[in-house]
Amino acid sequence: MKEQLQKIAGEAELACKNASTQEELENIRVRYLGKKGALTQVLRGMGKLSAEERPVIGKFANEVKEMLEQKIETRVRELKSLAKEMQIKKETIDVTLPGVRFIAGRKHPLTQVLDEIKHIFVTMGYSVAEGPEIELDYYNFEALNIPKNHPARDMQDSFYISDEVLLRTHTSPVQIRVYEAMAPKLPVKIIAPGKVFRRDDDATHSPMFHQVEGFLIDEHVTFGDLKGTLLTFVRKMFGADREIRLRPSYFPFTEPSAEVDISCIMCNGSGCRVCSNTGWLEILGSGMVHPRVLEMTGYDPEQVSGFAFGMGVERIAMLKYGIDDLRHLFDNDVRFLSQF
Ligand code: 2U9
Repeated sequence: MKEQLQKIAGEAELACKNASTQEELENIRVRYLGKKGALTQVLRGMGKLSAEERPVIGKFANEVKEMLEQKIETRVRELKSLAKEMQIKKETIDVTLPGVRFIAGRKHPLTQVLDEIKHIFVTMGYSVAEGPEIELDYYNFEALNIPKNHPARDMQDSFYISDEVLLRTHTSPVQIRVYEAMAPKLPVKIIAPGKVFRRDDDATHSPMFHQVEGFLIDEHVTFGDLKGTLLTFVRKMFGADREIRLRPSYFPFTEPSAEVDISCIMCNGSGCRVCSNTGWLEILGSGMVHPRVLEMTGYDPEQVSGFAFGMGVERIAMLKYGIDDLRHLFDNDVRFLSQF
């Protein structure tokens, strides 16, 4: 019986040593010390021993039992402290390791330029107005002195949804809507930024682009007010030493009309590749609001006058940042966008 007990002790000790979880150790306890365990079974056979053998084997069996209980307990403690160590290791922050770099996003260059334009005009007392991108032919053309079959419609070929509904080709209809809603209150001083749509697609034209148009209607508004406003805008946008030049032009909704150039931002007016050696860069269109447009929205052109201007945001961004192809602005390539 002593050999049997020694064998059990050896086996159980080895099993304890190899156990790697508390669950395994619990199984060992049940297997050897439980009610039906190997050691218990041996002890049950003690009745068959002689009176001299019984205390000797009994003592030995108790020693084996205590030894096993101790071994199991020790291994449980070892495993617990090992688990704790692993947990600490997992949770410890090694402050010497390089940090995880988060790449911060930023505003798209067009949004940056649009925000800057808005800011400049808001500081000059303009309000920002928005309106629908799907527009009635009346607001997009008719109310702006561009009746059906007017040749100016060719310059703004659009996407029609029906005969009377189209994607707006400029943001002027927003101004007509605000102006109608406000009449006869004066002054009306707003800018209308937003997306516009034309059937154009090349390195300098996109079927969708952004415009900012503005207008001011009041009593005694002059062409001089227009020029002063645009010069202030240009200098805030492109630098205090910029000059402007106004060239006569034609728009059905303004009379007289003028294209506005700025002295070249590359060569300062002396002539270079960017300005095709002219010293000037065209940036926007403008003029005095046509009396017929004023009339159509309920103002008396004898009593009030106004100026208007319009610019393409993409063109301003391309000039400001020296971008040579408009399509870069819509490709969403982070290598390009992260430069701004
Ligand atoms: C109302 C009356 C008149 C807005 C104006 C321009 C001149 C102009 C172009 C610049 C580049 C459009 O993006 S572009 O192609 N715009 O030249 N826009 S005056 O005139 C208005 C607006 C509203 C009621």
